[in-house]
Amino acid sequence: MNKLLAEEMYYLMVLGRAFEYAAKENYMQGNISGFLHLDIGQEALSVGAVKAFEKGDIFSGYREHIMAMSRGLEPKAVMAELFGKVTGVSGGKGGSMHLFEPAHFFYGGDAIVGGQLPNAVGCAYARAFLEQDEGVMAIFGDGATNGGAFFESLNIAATHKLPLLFLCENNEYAIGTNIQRTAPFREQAKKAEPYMMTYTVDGMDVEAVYEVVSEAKKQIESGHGPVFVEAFTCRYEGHSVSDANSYRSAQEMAHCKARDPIQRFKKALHEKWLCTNEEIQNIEKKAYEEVEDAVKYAEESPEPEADALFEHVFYEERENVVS
Ligand SMILES: Cc1ncc(C[n+]2csc(CCOP(=O)(O)OP(=O)(O)O)c2C)c(N)n1
Repeated sequence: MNKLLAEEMYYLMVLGRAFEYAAKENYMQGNISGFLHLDIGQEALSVGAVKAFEKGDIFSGYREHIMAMSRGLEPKAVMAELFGKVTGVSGGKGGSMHLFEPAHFFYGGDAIVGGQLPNAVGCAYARAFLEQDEGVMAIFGDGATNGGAFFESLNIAATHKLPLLFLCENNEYAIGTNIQRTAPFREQAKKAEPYMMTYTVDGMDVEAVYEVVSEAKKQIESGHGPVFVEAFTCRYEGHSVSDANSYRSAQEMAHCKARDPIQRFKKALHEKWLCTNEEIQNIEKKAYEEVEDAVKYAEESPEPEADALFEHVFYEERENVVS
């Protein structure tokens, strides 16, 4: 890491949080409909992992707005997608859970819990078969590790030594159910141990996430097969905006927020990367302005035409799709 990258990651984390709050506000105002899952509290994980996995393919679940923007998707196009507008990443037809952009090798957003895992395995198989240098990262929640697709994916990836990084965001909840009620242990990396090398990391520490994902990326791309990284994190909001989050105590939430990833990294920017107050404030200002512009752009963009319903239904040739 260097100061420039540290500042970029701080920018993305502040941008991400402001973006999520703006999305929530616009959902409440009726400008966004459908499902909306916010990533507030988990910014260090989303930003640190995606920045570390600079090249290669990323497959994620439905809590993916910040990952998409960290991958280089324009905040305007992401917000417009949430608004269901034609200028959105997926032409306004996918919404929050379907930010899919092959040009950025971002195959994110999957409404099926764990559904991204077999897709990522197939992509890693293609990468290996074609002897390409870059690997694949699949990001999923702790809840996904209880499903059959997860175990099948571990098995195939390990058997064929695929260049696949499994990144588990363990926020300890699947909707309102704590992981201790659905799995025999809190650490989901234990499930992957018989198959591959595993790491655990503090998912509230962006630098730690960046380092461990960078190391895991090197490993999967040097022919050793898949690696599993588990990052412990904390979701501040309810599962989706329609969940009041009433199953968690004030004490539990206070404990989470005491580890706030943005405040923590801001301290590191001062103390370790020697950023001045002015530098930090400029970064924050730029992020807030970007979010304001994104909302304005989404509001002013047109709805898709009715005929668009018939587009993108069948396979169309894409530059980086292997046929
Ligand atoms: C196969 C499948 N089963 C159940 C659901 C309903 N569901 C949606 S989100 C969710 C919780 C998943 O939790 P986790 O994987 O930990 O991800 P998080 O929401 O914490 O990011 C469930 C059970 C679904 N969408 N797909």
